[in-house]
Amino acid sequence: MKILHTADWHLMSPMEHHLTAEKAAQRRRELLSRFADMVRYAREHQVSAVLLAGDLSDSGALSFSVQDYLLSLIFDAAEDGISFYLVAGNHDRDRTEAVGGAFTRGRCEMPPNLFVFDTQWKTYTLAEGITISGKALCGTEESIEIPCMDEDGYHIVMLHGILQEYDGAFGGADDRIPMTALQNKNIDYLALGHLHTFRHGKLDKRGTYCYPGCPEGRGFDECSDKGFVMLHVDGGSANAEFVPFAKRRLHRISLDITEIPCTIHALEQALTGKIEALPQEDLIRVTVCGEDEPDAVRDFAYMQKRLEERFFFAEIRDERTVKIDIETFRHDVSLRGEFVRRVLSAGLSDKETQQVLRCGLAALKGELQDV
Ligand SMILES: [Mn+2]
Repeated sequence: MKILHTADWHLMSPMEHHLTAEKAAQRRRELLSRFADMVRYAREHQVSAVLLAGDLSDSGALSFSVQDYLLSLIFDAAEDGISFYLVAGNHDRDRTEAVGGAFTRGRCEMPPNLFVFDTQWKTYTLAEGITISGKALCGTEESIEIPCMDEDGYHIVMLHGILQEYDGAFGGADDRIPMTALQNKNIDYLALGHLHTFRHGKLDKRGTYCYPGCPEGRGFDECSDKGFVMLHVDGGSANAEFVPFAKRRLHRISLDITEIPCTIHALEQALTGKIEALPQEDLIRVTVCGEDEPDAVRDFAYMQKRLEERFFFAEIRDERTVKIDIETFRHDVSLRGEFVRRVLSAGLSDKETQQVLRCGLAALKGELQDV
């Protein structure tokens, strides 16, 4: 039996952190479209159950048309015998009432193959000997009595929060889940949501826990492979496999400028080696580091333009430091020397000092930088 485990879709999230309003809107549409693709994947791969482990929405506010669309996709998948299990996450509204997770009660008809966990612990039987249990955390509970499962069979538990390896209380603003409360309860697979990076580890002697991660990276802190987890259950044994499924990936690239000659061509060549294998639909951030000559003129604006023409999104971050020998300038009777001495004694932050020195020295050299 195949069970698809996914979480943290954050549908309708603003996505405007780096992107223009237009591209952010495109990303929101792509995310929704990817959800539909995932349901199609589940139907084509004879999946029996889809576990939606929280934060389906970003703010709890899914538009009614989106809710209606998601519920229709779920409803239609009943044709292929797929059931959906949903537990609300901290981003989903109404989680204290919990019913519906991201779905607002009353406005849309709930499909019969959608099972939603509320704040009361509940167990569903998926097939002979295979159970799915869970509950929506409200952030206020301190202890939860997790019942012990039967020794026989295969038992899945769904929760949304951050698993703590040490003993402690449930809940709080960060939705803590103490691991000890779940150990030795005959749980085979703890299907979690909340962390945006795939993580699969040991729960106790019998079971494992798993975070599938978010399905698409949203910012440059979410660069690893994104997708969902496919759990293959065969009798009492199972294995969980990560399936990369993201439409676009984000890449952080570091470029050390120290040895790169100060020409546009040399910069372009150095960058080409780092980006040529990356797909055009991806998002990249190049961080330029290393030491540069104080009067080096680097046309990053031009280079960013070149990258923007190639990728869905590109940005260059200038984090160079200026190679400056203060002794050289201490007795330098020139406009340059006077400028450097004044900047160094102006009480600016390191970053400001670097920027002012770079622009000023380039200007004194007769090169104006477009910054
Ligand atoms: Mn969360």
